[in-house]
Amino acid sequence: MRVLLVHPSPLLYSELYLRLEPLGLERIASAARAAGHEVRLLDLQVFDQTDYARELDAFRPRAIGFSLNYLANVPEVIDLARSTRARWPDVFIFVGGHSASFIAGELLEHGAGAIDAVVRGEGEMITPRLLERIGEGGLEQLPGVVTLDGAGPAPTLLDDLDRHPPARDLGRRRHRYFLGVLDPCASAELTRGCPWDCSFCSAWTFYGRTYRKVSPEAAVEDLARLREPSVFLVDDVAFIQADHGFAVGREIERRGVRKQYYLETRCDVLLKNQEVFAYWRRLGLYYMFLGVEALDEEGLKRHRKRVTWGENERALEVARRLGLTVAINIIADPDWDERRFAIVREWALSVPEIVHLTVATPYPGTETWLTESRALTTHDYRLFDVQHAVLPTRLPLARFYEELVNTQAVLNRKHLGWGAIRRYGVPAVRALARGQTNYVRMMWKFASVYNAARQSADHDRPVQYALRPRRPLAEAPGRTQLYVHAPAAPRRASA
Ligand code: B12
Ligand code: SF4
Repeated sequence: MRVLLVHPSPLLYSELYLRLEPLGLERIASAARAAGHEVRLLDLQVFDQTDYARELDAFRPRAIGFSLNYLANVPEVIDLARSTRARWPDVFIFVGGHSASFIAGELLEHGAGAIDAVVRGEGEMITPRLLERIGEGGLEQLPGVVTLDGAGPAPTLLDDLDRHPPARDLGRRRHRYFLGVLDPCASAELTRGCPWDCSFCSAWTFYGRTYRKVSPEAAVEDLARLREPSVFLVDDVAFIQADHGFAVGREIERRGVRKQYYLETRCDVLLKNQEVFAYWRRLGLYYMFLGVEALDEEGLKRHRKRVTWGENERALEVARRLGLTVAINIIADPDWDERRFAIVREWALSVPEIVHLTVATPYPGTETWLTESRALTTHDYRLFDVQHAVLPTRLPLARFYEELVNTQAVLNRKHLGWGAIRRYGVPAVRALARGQTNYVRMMWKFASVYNAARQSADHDRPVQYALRPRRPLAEAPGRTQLYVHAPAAPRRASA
């Protein structure tokens, strides 16, 4: 069967700092191809809707699968599904990904018949089974599959992450994928899942707090095949198990793979497993993202980060000692006033790290979605991109955005524009020499992407599709109530 997999357009956030390959779709493509299907992939981050229409005319797919990891992409995907259904009534349309998994029912409603199925959870195991059953009925009995006729049992976890390595040959315009100065940059996975349970995050609810590893051999085989000199390791929390990090590293050395790496981890993991990070520094670890989130104990507790501010500070010192370029994120609460923004600016300017601000946003699938007692001020999916305030702001909204954008601009001066030339001039020239212009273009793009007036005006756009209103709970829900993937039941000890 001819299958087209589509990734939606880039979001505000990614217009500036990065653009990454659709790894999830590449893995699903690999699974579908292994089952004998002819698959194409179209990434609307680097193509446009005219290309999409052309692709449909030329390829005539029997099935189209949209990836929907982010709420802000919901209207685009629904509109694409509807216009596709209008022109090609017989094509089978399905949607999957993180956000899709948490709002399956409402997606089907918005689709009004244009979406045949929403797939909850990981796509590798179920997609071939779904494709096989198209036209036979009873799709809603398949694990993780939701249709207007009902919902199947809980989705099945991929039994072995070594299976279905990403079908990267399907990606076109790969030179457009980059991450800051790592230009071009591919993505790869060493582990999947997270055993922690931060209240604002849905990584743990999606995977049911499971944690799986790719074998060192398979992971490095994948890295060795990459043509790009840099790699974003997309693991939720890198090197939770130092042994695995060392084993992958030794395999990298044995195979003589030379790349530059970016990864994301927690401060306590960095503190506990310093040696493995130091080892990877020697292998090419260049950039690291540390989820700091708050500058005080109270904030850390509220997010249930399970780390102290002291640990965060020590972790930053370790990262500096290792000579890593570190980016950190701070969650800005809509309740912040000018003083609070000023404190954050002052702190951020006093440290050498790249500091990003995201706006606290209850996201379906997180615990905060159910426990945040403040009412949402908007249900417009497009504003749920962690760069807009969807909760009431203490400052007038326009003033809040001025503070937010001004703070981001001050912090970015350290790392973008002329300020960056001194620090990143050499890698930028190297990228240009390879014919790569993504990073250099980004350095002067800030003002056109982040703009307080534009962000305020976004709230006045007519809303065609609205998020289903939530019903906050009086107390925190039971953990398993939030899971998409149910972890395997503990084995009974044998007598
Ligand atoms: C890279 C990345 C990004 C990139 C986007 C890259 C891209 N091209 O899409 C950037 C940096 C822009 C980004 C931004 C954000 N992200 Co992000 N991101 C990731 C990250 C680290 C890796 C994604 C990835 O490649 N995973 C590996 C592949 C194999 O998995 P996958 O994409 O999930 O695909 C699997 C399933 O989802 C499913 N699937 C996916 N698509 C489809 C389609 C079909 C048809 C089917 C059947 C199945 C299916 O099957 C795939 C294979 O199993 C994940 C964390 C993670 N480890 O997954 C977070 C993650 C997805 N992001 C998340 C969040 C919250 C965000 C932000 C809102 C805030 C933030 N944390 O920065 C912003 C959103 C920006 C916005 N404006 O709205 C959350 C989940 C969001 C949610 N919907 O619940 C995650 C899980 C991380 C986290 N712990 O917070 N992100
Ligand atoms: S924020 Fe990080 S550590 Fe916390 S649950 Fe999400 S992935 Fe895990």
